[in-house]
Amino acid sequence: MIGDLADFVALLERRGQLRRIPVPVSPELEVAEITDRISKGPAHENLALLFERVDGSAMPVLVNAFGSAERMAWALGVERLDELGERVAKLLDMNLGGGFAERLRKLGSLIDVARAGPRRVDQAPCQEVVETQAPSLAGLPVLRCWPGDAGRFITLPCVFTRDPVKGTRNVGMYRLQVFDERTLGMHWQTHKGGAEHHYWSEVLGAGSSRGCAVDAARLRTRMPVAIALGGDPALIYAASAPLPPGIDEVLFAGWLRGGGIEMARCRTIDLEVPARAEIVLEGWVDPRERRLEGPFGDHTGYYSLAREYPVFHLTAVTRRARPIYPTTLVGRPPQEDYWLGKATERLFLPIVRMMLPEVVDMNMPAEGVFHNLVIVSIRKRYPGQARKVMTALWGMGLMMLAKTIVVVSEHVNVHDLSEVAWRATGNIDPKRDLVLLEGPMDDLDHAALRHRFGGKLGLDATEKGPLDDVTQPWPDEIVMSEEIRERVTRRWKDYGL
Ligand SMILES: Cc1cc2nc3c(=O)[nH]c(=O)nc-3n(C[C@H](O)[C@H](O)[C@H](O)COP(=O)(O)O)c2cc1C
Ligand SMILES: [Mn+2]
Repeated sequence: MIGDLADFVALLERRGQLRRIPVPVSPELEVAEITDRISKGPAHENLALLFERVDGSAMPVLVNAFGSAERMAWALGVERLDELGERVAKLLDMNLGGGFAERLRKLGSLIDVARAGPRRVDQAPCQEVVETQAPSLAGLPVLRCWPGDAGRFITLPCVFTRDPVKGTRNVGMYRLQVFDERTLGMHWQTHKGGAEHHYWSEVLGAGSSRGCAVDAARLRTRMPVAIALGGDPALIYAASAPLPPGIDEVLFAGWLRGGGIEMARCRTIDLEVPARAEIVLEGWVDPRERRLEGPFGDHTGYYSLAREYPVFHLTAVTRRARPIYPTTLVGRPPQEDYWLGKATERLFLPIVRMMLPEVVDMNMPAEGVFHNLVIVSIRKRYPGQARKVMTALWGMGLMMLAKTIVVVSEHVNVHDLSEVAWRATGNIDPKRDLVLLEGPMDDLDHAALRHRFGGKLGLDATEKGPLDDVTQPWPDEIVMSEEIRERVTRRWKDYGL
């Protein structure tokens, strides 16, 4: 069973999916260019890469480990990503009575906490070396990814925070810009779990509880934050997953793995981190502090602009004696992050279907960079149903950030972009079938009306019929008769083609 990065590297190597690069390479752009070519090249060359000699650091650098459907599945202990959805579907089948909110709440409790719950350990591999006196980020082989980047960025971190009011944990994947040896830019975007905790720390720090019953002892100004690099690949994935607030990523990762994640107490702050991480950065964020972060060549394929973000101050580096530094490259798709997103799409489909039973399938294609395009197929029974599905999705967790939602009929293969383009242009009358509204937008949307707020487009590309009050008859789709198809298949060789 995989429990940490070394296990995963060994598995990838056994299955011929890892390439070691023994020659010296520069963390300044060179690793990025190699990785970009590998991610966009032919499938058989798309391998995980382990750079063994990166200038300026003793640590090997692992990249693209999750960068294919297979490797992503293996990271989560399955052979196909669809098995994940099947597991979730089975979980949901278990007697989920009750209304909307109640079902969602039950979902958390259905996860078998006894088996999947985190386990506290005292001896942690991630604390073989502990640097609390003058801790420094200087030893890390942090990459500079693109020429216009403001500096070097840690790109595959698991950021641990605690809700200052409720005490619940969040783990999110938020990039970190290296400002200097002890300071990082903390790029948790507005809509994310870390930012929510930060918001409440800020509110409490300002001395107001905004109507919320708060234990006075919790009114601290500094917010403890721990950053884990490496650990169980299921937890690395979980940090990227848009779990509903209050559902613990560590528990979720334990459920994915089929065994609890081992956690150890930090040395300088009151948080726990995965014991089998490679490297842990302990520190704090002052909720009042902001600093210009970026630009950074982002997963949209554009640079995200420099903006004010919180700042992380380092109090300790703890690590293994010989750690691997895990990282990823984002940029114009497709890249490794597409596969992390695919896992989420497959895992969350049954949850979407629980809320919206008419939904058949869903695709968030690489070109849509998650938040720009969601294609969903539905079984339509009543007028306005496509619109209902769009608006429901726009109200569901981070789906609120989806810019375009295309709804097609149940028989359409949402994963075939050629088919979707054909239907989505042919089956619509723009006057009747477009929905335009406004709402929250991803921090990274560079085209939005204004930062974090903008227009949304829904396309009802289902076939229209009496349900939709169309005045001209809707034609049949062209399909050859079964009899002729069989005959031609049978005689194919005779034609000499
Ligand atoms: C490689 C990678 C980098 C990411 N970088 C960021 C980031 O810098 N800021 C951010 O808010 N979200 C980023 N995300 C997306 C979040 O990890 C994702 O929205 C996740 O749901 C956050 O966890 P949360 O829902 O607990 O906040 C990134 C995702 C991946 C896969
Ligand atoms: Mn979360």
